Amino acid sequence: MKRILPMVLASLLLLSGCAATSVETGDADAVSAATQSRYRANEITEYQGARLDPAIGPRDNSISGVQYVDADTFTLTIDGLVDAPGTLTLDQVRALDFYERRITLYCVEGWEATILWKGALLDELIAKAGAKPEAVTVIFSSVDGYTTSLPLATIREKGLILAYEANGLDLPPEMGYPLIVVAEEKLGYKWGRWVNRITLSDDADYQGFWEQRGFSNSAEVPDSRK
Ligand SMILES: Nc1nc2c(c(=O)[nH]1)N[C@H]1C(S)=C(S)[C@@H](COP(=O)(O)O)O[C@H]1N2
Ligand SMILES: [Mo]
Repeated sequence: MKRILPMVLASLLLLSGCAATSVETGDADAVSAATQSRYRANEITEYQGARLDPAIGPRDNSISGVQYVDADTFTLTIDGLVDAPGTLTLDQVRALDFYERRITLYCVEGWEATILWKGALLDELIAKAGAKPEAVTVIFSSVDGYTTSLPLATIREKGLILAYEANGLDLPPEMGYPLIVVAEEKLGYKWGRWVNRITLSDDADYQGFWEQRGFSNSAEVPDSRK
């Protein structure tokens, strides 16, 4: 799998002495300067005394590259096993009660980013459409054809949000403008970006894009990374 290879190479480098030496000789400063340059103008870098990473990550691994969504024509569809399927505009999503939380995204490739997210409660969006009793899975589809899913129970128990802001600004296109699933405590591939469709399903074993390619459907973040 092409996403595993960089991880293996990185581990080999770390195990070999030469990588350790180059980190000690000042590359750490170069890394933090590179990180610093990714903060956008007016992006907040601290929340309640804790550091925030830039909302734009170090590289793009999206299945079809960064998507540039036009907010004026964008709609979010909620369909599947609901009483009242329909669409919402971005303004309608923004008009719902909002929640703000500092949460870390952990990608399987080994990097992570702790960002302040602001968005609407997914359960509230789903409740507006009215989930049918047989619905157990929530499928997220995106403008690039990406798919992923989460159990409805997880969305409710964790109070997961669908975010439209990161670090006090609209999401950048790189992080899913206009909407990203903040799949707290789940690996990065559960964090659907550029989400434009939420579908309720009775298929408990539904598998999204990376899940079909062998990544675990539960997507738990290993304790060793937290
Ligand atoms: N629509 C869409 N959402 C997506 C992806 C994608 O390719 N397309 N990649 C996922 C993965 S694997 C991660 S780690 C996060 C962050 O992706 P990035 O590594 O490209 O920044 O977005 C997730 N959401
Ligand atoms: Mo990822």
